[in-house]
Amino acid sequence: MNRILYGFPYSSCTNRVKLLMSLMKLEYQDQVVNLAAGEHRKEEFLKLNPVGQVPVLVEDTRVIFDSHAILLFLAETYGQGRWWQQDPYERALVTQWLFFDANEIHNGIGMARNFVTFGIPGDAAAAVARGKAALATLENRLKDHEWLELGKMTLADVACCTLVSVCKEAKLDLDGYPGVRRWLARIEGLPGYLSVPAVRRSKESP
Ligand SMILES: N[C@@H](CCC(=O)N[C@@H](CS)C(=O)NCC(=O)O)C(=O)O
Repeated sequence: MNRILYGFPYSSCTNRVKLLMSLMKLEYQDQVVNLAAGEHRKEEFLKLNPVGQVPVLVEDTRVIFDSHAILLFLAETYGQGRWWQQDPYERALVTQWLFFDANEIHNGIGMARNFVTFGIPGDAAAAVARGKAALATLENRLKDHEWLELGKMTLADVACCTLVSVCKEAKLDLDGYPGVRRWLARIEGLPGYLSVPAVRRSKESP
């Protein structure tokens, strides 16, 4: 089977999927879509993802866009017994954090990083404030939990850790969030952990 991940090196959404594939030891071909050159808006790429965003996972004739949809697909298809919860309630507990990542973390830390590090125009102060609110929510959970749900690392942690790990690039630091810091260090110490490459140049699209 031919598995290709279309993504961009600095994209948090791409790196979220790469992290899970690394932890699951899934092999794939890395196909860079140069966001800085606008390749994601070209006709050819829009056939894979009409939204015009990375990542996109292609497995032979199967095409999936959105990092969270891809995480769920990989966990259910290849992660039975480890990454996929059979019980609907347990699965919902995990999935709620994927939505938290897609909404609160993405619109907070993710957008702040876009404005601060990539020079995309927008209200950086408002995004930083949303980022702080998302970190406070995580801290509230992680101050007395090792993992977000189910007492072990799940897709919830995979989804939420990526942008938290680069929050410095969003002018946010983890000083006031000791539970989040311990959680991140726990994840970063795992065999197979993959960090998001540090952005070298500003004005480069995420
Ligand atoms: N909800 C989507 C968001 C994808 C997304 O925002 N991708 C960014 C890179 S992290 C992108 O392609 N940005 C280019 C653009 O929107 O023009 C996901 O989780 O995959």
